[in-house]
Amino acid sequence: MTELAAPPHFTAHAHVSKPLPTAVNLRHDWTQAQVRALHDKPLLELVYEAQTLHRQVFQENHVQLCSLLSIKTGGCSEDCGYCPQAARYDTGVKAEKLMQVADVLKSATAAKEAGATRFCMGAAWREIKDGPQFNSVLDMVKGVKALGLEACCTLGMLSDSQAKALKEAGLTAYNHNLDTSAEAYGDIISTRTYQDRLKTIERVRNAGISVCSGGIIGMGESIDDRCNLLITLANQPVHPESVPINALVAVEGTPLEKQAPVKPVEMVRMIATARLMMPLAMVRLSAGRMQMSQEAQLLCMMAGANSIFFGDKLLTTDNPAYGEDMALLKEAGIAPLLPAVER
Ligand code: SAM
Ligand code: DTB
Ligand code: SF4
Repeated sequence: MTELAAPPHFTAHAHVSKPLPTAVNLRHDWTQAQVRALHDKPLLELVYEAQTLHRQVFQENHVQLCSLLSIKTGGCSEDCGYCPQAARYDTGVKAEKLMQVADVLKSATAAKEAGATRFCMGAAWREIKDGPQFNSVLDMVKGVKALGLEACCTLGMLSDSQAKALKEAGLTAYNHNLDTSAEAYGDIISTRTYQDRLKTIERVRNAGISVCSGGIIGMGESIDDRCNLLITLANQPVHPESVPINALVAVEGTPLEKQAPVKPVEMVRMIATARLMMPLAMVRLSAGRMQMSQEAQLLCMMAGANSIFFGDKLLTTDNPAYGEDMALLKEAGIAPLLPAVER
C-alpha cells in the first residue's frame, strides 16, 4: 500500500515541520530486495537521497536534544545478550530500586534547563507490574509533561490497561525496540519472543501513544537482518513516529562483549535507509556515539538522523560529554529541533 497524502496519524508526528509534500511516499510494502538495494547504494548517493527527503519533511540543520534516565537500574530477569542490566550477566551493574518521583523530576528539570525537549525514562523490567511502582511511573509521566517536555518511557512489555493508563497520564511515546530481525532475534534473546515485542507495540499504538521502536546493529547480524528489521518496522500499518538506531555498546560480562565495533559507515547506511523508508519518523542516533568520531556523527545527521541523547550517561553506559556535544552542534550550525506543537 502506498499513501500519497497525509496519513490519519499525521498529527502524531509532532516534529514534522513542513506541510507534507504530496511527493512523499509512505510505503508499507517494502521487499527485502528493494531495501537491500537502497542500503547498498554508493554511500554518497544514499546520503544525498536521504538528506534530500529529510529536508522535504523536517527543518534542515536541526536536531532534537533528548535526555535519558534509568529510573530502575539492573537486576533484570531477561537474557538480552547485549544488555548490561540483565541480572544473569556479571557486568558490575548493581540492581537498584525504582527512583523516587521527586528525584526523577529533579533530573527532568535539569535536562530541560540543559536544552532537552524529550525526557525518556528507562526501567530494567521484563514487563510492567500493576501496583505502587507503576503508579509512581504514572506520577513521573505527569510531572515530566507538566514541565513541558515530551515524556517517553521504556518499561518492557505492557498490557492494554497499562497502555491506557500511561496515555491518560499524558505519555507522549513508548519505546520498545524490535532490536533486530525476526530471524536473528532468537540468537540474542530467549526469554521473550519477537511476537511479544510486536504485541506490545500494537498495544502502544492502539492506546494512541506514539510508537518509538528501532534496533541495534553490530550484534553479529547480517546486512539482510538489518534490512529485515527496517522492513518489519516500516511495513506495519503505521510507521513508528520514532526510530532509534543503536550501535551495540559491547559491555564486558555480556555474551556480546567480544563483538567488534560497528564501522561508522554502517550506522550511516542504516540511518539513511531508515530515513528513506520512514520519511516522517524521527530517526534517533542513539547508543554508540562514544565509538564514533564527531565527523561520523555529523555524517549520520547528514543521512537523516535528527535526534541525539545528550548527557554523560545513557542508561548505564557512557555517552559523550555534554560540553563536547554542544560544541559540536554549535560548530556545525545545528540548532535544537523543537516539537512542532511547542514552536
Ligand atoms: N527493559 C526494557 C526493554 O528491554 O524493553 C527497557 C530498557 S532496555 C535497556 C531499552 C533498549 O536499550 C533495548 O531494547 C536495547 O535496544 C537498548 N540497549 C540495551 N543495551 C544496549 C547496548 N549494550 N547497546 C546498544 N543498545 C542497547
Ligand atoms: C534506545 O533505543 N536506546 C536507548 C533508549 N532507547 C532507551 C538506550 C540505550 C542503552 C545503552 C546501554 C546502556 O547505557 O545501558
Ligand atoms: Fe532487561 Fe530490557 Fe536489558 Fe532486556 S534490554 S535485559 S529486558 S533491561
